[in-house]
Amino acid sequence: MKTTIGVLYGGKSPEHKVSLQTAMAVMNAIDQTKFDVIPIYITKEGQWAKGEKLTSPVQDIKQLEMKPEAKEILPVALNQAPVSAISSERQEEETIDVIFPLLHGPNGEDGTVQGLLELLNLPYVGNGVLASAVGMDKVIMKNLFAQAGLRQVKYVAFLRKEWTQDEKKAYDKVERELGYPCFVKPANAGSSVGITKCKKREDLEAAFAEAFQYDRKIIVEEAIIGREVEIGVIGNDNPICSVVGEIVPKKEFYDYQAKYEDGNTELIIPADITEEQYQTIQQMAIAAFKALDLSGLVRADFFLAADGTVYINEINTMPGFTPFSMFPLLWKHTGVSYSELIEKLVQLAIERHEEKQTITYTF
Ligand code: G1L
Repeated sequence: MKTTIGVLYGGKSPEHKVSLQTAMAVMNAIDQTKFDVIPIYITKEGQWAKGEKLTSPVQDIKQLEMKPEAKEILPVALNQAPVSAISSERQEEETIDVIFPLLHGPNGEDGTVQGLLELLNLPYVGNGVLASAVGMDKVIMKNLFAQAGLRQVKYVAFLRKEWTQDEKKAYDKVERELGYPCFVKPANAGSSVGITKCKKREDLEAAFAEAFQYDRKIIVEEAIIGREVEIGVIGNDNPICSVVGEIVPKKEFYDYQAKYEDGNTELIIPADITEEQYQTIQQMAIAAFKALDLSGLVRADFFLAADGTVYINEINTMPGFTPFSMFPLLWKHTGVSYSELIEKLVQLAIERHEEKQTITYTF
């Protein structure tokens, strides 16, 4: 019997369209001889809609914007039938075996969707509740890297309250512990906005005000001159690494956001690094995978300083996932095609779920 994959996408997020584009690519890459595919759409208003089983390739993301029916507004009916509320009457013949969640932002990436899928006892691709939540908070993430002994750049964190109560004290701390240049960022890793590079004290004032618009917690990081390299990891208890890739900005950017917009960077795969650096990056990525209790996949991002030292920067539990994004490209160069990668991730989801079923919850 074929395995049925529910591809979950859309959502209340500025990345709504990215999610649809990714979902289209993923659905079209799934091997239809082995899997059935059911699209599940969350509208920008947060309503759920389930589509018909795919019978032909999706030509346009417009096809993925199904109209929700009134009875499908509630995502969950708390009974035995999985996703009963997102299915119509024909749920007997359309049981979903595994969910592929392609959602970004506060309700997709911070563990909330994963929590819903746990309650439904449905296998799902990617990281669990804890790892997704940890990966969403740069401060917690870096505290765990530190605890695991991973080399990283210096950082300090502030709550809005601490800053409003004594601005000078906050800036003094940044200057004492980090100096310039430094980056000020909202702690929420889902946010690509509110990031400023600071070169002097006056910059800090504007940067703090900006970052605190997007979060009640911010992080200030030492900015080092170096190259940016990334690695992909897949697996559960025995994770494996892809080759390493480098991100090269095509020109000097003043705006941190613009730098990472599509087309403004060049991806070099494999990155031109030494064997020793490659080994270090691999080991650190695996150590991070274990320290943060990751599962399924992660993209781990590093800095390579001018003297060759490797620093871990951050991990991304939901990396860009079109066929042209870094993570799938790293795997392609490692010998795993986009379709094979998707199939592998589905397999890992099912394995993790099966292992969970063996755990005793009553005594
Ligand atoms: F399910 C996976 F594999 F864990 C997964 C989930 C989400 C991989 C990649 C993503 N990425 C995204 O959803 C996005 C970055 C395209 C935002 Cl919509």
